[in-house]
Amino acid sequence: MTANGMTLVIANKNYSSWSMRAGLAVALTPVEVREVVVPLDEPDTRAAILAHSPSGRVPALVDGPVTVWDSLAICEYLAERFPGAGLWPEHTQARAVARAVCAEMHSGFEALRTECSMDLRRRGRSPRGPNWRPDAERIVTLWEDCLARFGGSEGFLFGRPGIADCFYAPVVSRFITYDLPLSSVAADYARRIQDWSPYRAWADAAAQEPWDLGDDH
Ligand SMILES: N[C@@H](CCC(=O)N[C@@H](CS)C(=O)NCC(=O)O)C(=O)O
Repeated sequence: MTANGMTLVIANKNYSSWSMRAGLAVALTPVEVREVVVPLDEPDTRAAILAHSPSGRVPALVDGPVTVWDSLAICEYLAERFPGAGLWPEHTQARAVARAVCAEMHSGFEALRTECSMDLRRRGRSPRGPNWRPDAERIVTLWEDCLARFGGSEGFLFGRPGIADCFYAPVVSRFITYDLPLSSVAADYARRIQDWSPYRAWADAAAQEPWDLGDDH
């Protein structure tokens, strides 16, 4: 399928976990989007984002006359636009759980997100505080539960790759960057995500980016 007028506005691939979620979801569809990258923490960042996204935040997906902002709304939109792409699980109950784990990510894990901000290409960083641990433990339990109930032989959270994996892929990167504890099942899942070609492509692009926000980000 051609670009179809779709543009995905994102921030730095190395630092913007919400952008990554939308970017991975796009990679699960047949559409090729034009990417616009607005680097964070520049004097004109806010104005540059507002030129595309009314919330002043990215990601935003522009499809002709409609702009969809917010990672979760973008994923829902893509799932509706590309029903054959299997972005959500087919089975109603699996789909409900997939939506619940995405909502949990979207609205929660504040301590982990604050203390272990995404820095995809870095290794050996230290968390900014001690409060990430219950979040990390909950995430490991959540992965184990989804994989046991729905993972099947493909071993993504709900079998084939979908929105739930897109939502937790940036968290995988945090476990790696900050060397957070993983169970063996969760470590297998983290490896599967790191080997997943859309994740690899995103991480490779992040490694090429010129911006370095240091430990402040
Ligand atoms: N709930 C939003 C969060 C989006 C968000 O916070 N994006 C950050 C980048 S990761 C942003 O746009 N920051 C703008 C800024 O720092 O100026 C979503 O899911 O898309």
